[in-house]
Amino acid sequence: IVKLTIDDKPVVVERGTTLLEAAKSIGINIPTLCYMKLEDLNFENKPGGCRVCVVEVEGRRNLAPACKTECSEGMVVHSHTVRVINARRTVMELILSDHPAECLTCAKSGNCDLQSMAQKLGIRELHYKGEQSRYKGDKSPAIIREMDKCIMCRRCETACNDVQTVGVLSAINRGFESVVAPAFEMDLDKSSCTYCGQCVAVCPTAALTERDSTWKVVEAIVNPQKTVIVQTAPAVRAALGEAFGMEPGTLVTGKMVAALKKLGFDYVFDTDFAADLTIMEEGAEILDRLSRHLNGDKEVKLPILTSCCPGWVKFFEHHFPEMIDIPSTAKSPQQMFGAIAKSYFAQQLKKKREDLVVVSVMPCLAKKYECTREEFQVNGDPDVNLSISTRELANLIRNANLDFGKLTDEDFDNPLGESTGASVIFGTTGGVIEAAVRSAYEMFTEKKLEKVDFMELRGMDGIRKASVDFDGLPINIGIAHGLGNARKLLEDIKAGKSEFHAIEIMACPGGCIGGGGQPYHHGDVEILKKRQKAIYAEDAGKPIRKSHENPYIQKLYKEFLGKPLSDKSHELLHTHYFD
Ligand code: HC1
Ligand code: SF4
Repeated sequence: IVKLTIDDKPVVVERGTTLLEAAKSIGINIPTLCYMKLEDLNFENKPGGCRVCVVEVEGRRNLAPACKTECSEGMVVHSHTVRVINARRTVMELILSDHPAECLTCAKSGNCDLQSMAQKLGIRELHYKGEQSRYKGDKSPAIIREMDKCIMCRRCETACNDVQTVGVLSAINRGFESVVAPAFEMDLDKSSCTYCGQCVAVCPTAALTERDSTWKVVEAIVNPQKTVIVQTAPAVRAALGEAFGMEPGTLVTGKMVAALKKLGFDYVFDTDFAADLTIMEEGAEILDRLSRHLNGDKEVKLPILTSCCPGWVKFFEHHFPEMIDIPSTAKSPQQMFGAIAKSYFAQQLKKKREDLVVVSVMPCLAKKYECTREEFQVNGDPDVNLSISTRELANLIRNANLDFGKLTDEDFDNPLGESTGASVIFGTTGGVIEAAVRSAYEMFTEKKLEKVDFMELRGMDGIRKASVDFDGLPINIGIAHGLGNARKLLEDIKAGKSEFHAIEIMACPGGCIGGGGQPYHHGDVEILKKRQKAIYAEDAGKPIRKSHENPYIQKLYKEFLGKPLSDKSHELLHTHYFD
């Protein structure tokens, strides 16, 4: 234990605590820029590089960065002296001296940590004019890098290396030439990037942003030749309100539907419908592998891994190519939706698939990449034409001058808009496997499941384990979110040490609620927890909470697909992976 004073307030902290944390514990907020910590998610970035958090420590000649300096006994610290404020302003002016002054047109304007820090410190004039960076960056299907806007905070590096263990981004070169980039400055699409977007989620400026497709969506809507269909992912409804100043965790399902109808989409459907469909196919696959295993089939591969997250799919294709026959072959709900919309629903409309444009609204950037994959196209026509993020939808709503908070709730259209509570929880870590368990239990035991809430599968711990009782048969379930956690479970499988029957993996910390396309959390992990709560609240309020009880899913099988794992289902709803 050490005792010190900060701004004349006494504070007692554990040895090893930084001045920043000590100050926070007594309500003193020291400004930070490069620093970011996501409590419980293994993300802590404190390179001490930007120096915005400097404070004065009595008896020391130099100012100390609060994020890096540990408290020691008897320290007397001042966080707000004229010397400190002047130093912070000078530091900011130096950072801004080589930063492109493009705030009026910048994708990050209004959400940029650099911009808000400049405002906070009252920077009105730049006394230094620096050389501009030679780096421009590149465009991948999902992410745009504008490296002249990089301030070398290294948050992206921490996300990519420590949390995701993908290791694509690192600082290369030295001095003014240094930049965060893939090895040999190659473009992101040539690297093993998963497009999880976690680097984008933590970037303080517009050095990393999503590839924006909003205008392409508008072009499709105004084209009279096209019928434009939109599907919305489970996690979008739990976060979109934040973009309009609502409390995190406010559910805006009805307002989102109303906004999409006002924007001019011909049909507003729900990815959740396709999540129910995923459970039918993936649940049948789990039961098929499980019963073959119980019958002594040595060929059958267990555990089965969920396959709905495209960042995770790209991760195992790159990093565990010898294991590509373990994941479920079920396509993601986004892609199942596209395949059904352009076959079953196109038939109902008596239209050719090329006349339809399917747009998805996703919390995710990897979904932009997923819909460009060749196996999800028919004669060059993609099943899902365009994928936009929650943030892009918020921009579309703003562009159309809609007063989002005042919209009256509306309902999704049918037949592809009906969904159950099981599908909603896809949006949070643990939800996909809970949804699968709800249906697989009833199919396996032929008994009615009385209690559908599996609390043992919920939470925010990076790796979770639970055993679910299938009428006397214990089914071992594993859950990992964040690719670093997924890697640990995969290493165990590779070493033959895995005790699981089924594992859910989501690339983003928190699952889709923490996706790279969601409104920025600016380092506040409580926001993710509130979104998670909202997702479970929507599930609890649904009249039907098991995927196989969705009447429109039952109708789809009766009229079109036959049964789960039928030839038609295989053709439209299953996929294969590449090493
Ligand atoms: Fe997800 Fe999924 S849950 S991957 O997290 O399986 O993005 O929300 O749409 O496809 O349903 C994302 C969310 C989403 C798919 C579903
Ligand atoms: Fe790394 Fe994910 Fe960013 Fe790709 S998208 S560089 S994998 S953090």
